[in-house]
Amino acid sequence: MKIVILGGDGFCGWPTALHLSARGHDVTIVDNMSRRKIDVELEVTSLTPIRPLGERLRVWQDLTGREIAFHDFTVGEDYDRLLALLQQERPDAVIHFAEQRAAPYSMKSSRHKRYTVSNNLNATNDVLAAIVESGQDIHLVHLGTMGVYGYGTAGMKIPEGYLPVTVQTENGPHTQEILYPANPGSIYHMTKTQDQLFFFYYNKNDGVRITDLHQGIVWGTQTQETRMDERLINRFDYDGDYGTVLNRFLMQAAIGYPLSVHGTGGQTRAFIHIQDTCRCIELALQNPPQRGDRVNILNQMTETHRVRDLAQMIATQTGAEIAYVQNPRNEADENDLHVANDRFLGLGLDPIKLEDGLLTEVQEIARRYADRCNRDKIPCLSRWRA
Ligand code: NAD
Ligand code: USQ
Repeated sequence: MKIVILGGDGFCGWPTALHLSARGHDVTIVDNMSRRKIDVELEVTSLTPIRPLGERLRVWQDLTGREIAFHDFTVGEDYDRLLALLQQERPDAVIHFAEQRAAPYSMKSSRHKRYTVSNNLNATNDVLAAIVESGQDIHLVHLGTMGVYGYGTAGMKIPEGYLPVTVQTENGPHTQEILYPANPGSIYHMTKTQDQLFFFYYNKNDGVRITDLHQGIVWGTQTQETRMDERLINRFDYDGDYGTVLNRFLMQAAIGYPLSVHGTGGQTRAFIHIQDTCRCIELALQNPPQRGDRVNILNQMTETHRVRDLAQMIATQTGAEIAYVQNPRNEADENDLHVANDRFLGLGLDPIKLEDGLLTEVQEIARRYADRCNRDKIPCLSRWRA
């Protein structure tokens, strides 16, 4: 397949580009380097020593003989370049990772709220408009989030995108499937709920074939391909804005910093390993919706855990201390979360289990690069309410 990857220099995009290139697909990356510029703004770097994209691509070609093309522009601003790329490349699929993805960053100030909204919504709308204007039947695969659902379901399993609703009418009960009601917990998550409406509309009006992957929190760093050479290493965010909870705990355990549990740690969240992210995207590409199908929604997660249980699991394995800190976010202290993920399992996903991968991650990454950590950047300072 010919595949364009928007946001292909990022944490999920880079290993996905290599995974698909290694399997014989013709991959083109688009990225505006905004994530690397945000590192400069926040005065922090990835725990792992990531190389410039040009070097990453040269090393990949030297090792495998496979070329990945790169275009540096902003999706959502440089519309003409995006359209021209689709017209020239005529890709079978576009994978859309090109959004500002950190909830704490999106809540730092009104400038960060406005940036996140305009970047994410314009990027998504431009991709859809360009696919329509190109006149091609391109499959769009988007990385969405479990956070569109909110996290409380009163014991019910969150279905894969659609909820059957029965209403009483004059002619008796009528059942129809609606998009699961959106319940975002940050400005970032709100942009993802808006993305869903763009997909619904462009699918209904223009017949665009779309797969929306509602992904849980990604953990881990390396995949089969990024392990091939240290210069291909994936990024590892540990700071208070971009670091996600499990990777932060692993890094904290490695440097002897108490695991920072927010509030009671009763928040339950969904998780998936970065290697499984790549595999799920490959499965989504191999199983596209047909022309006329509604938006294809899959829950891309493999297990759920309570934050305090994760901290306890890591403390038991590594001897780390746990610190219960005041929660900077406005979120439920305690929630249950049950998620249906039958579709990826049915397509053959064989998940990497947290209990099997945790210690490797601590040893391979967190301990190995511990000296690159700036402890001042660990606390979460972004507050949901003043
Ligand atoms: P990331 O910030 O590491 O990568 C995003 C990439 O897109 C970066 O390289 C950035 O420079 C680029 N980018 C952003 N806006 C752009 C634009 N307008 N034009 C061109 N390039 C742009 O993020 P990630 O962790 O790889 O996440 C990728 C996607 O997956 C996001 O949409 C995110 O919402 C989703 N997701 C991530 C996680 C996770 O735990 N990391 C979990 C669920 C969903
Ligand atoms: N948390 C802690 N301690 C920390 C950091 C976080 O207890 O040091 C808590 C948070 O308060 C929250 C939970 O852990 O309750 C998850 O936080 P997170 O930063 O790991 O994840 P989140 O902000 O939800 O965002 C991440 C990605 C985002 C993706 C989302 C998937 O950054 O791109 O969409 O996970 S999901 O959470 O399933 O919606």
